[in-house]
Amino acid sequence: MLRAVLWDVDGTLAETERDGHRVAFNRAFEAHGLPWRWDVESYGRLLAVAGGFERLLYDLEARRDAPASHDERVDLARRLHAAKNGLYADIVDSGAIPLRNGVRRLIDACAEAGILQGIATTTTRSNVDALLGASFGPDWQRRFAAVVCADDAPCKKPDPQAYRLALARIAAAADEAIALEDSPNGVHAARAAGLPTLLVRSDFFRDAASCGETAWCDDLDSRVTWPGGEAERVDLDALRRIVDRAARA
Ligand code: XBP
Ligand code: MG
Repeated sequence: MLRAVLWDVDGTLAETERDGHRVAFNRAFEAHGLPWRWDVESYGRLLAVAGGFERLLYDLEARRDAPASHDERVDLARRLHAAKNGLYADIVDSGAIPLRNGVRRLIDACAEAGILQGIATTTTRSNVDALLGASFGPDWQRRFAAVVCADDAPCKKPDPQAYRLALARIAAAADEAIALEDSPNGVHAARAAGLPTLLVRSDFFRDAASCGETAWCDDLDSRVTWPGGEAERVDLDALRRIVDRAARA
């Protein structure tokens, strides 16, 4: 029986990557006098690395014009990442990154029905605060029984740490919850924590191969499909049917 919904953030609540994090990284490079820029295609490839700091460090390791020593590269990545997060908050505060279709509807429906909600993300807490504050106002946290970010769960997806911690904090078992995810790393993390997982495909992962998701859709207002079932859109009834089907499988 469905008791809890766990939300991923980037790509699931909003399309934050292309016009949010990517642009903020590029502005951070510029502010540091660095000539590097990530275009949409190369950023899409880099998204295979979860975590903005880790992504940056991975890219620096391959650059000839990056600092020579590992310690210097780590230090530069830390400074660039902190600057990026500040610039990301500016972008989000300007209203440039709306919630995806159906997100507000489903969050409100869960709240009304007494379904517990949690956040499980590899992004930094300040980024979640910026995004949800811009969409729901300063008291956004009252909608969520647990908010688990990279600051709480440093082992990034596909590691299941964020999901395990979110389940523990809301005191729900994995089989009475569902994760909403947009990326292969996210689906692997949720599945490794034992959660049924609805893949809500996002722009950068639109054509990704199936990766063990329990159900899938293009957005929450579109048709959702699972083995042996489908619904016109993602609502509580559909989530309950997906969780019940997963329990019987
Ligand atoms: C997505 C990520 C994050 C963001 C950037 O997280 O991998 O790293 O791209 O945020 P999720 P940070 O899909 O789990 O929400 O720079 O704060 O890491
Ligand atoms: Mg995501």
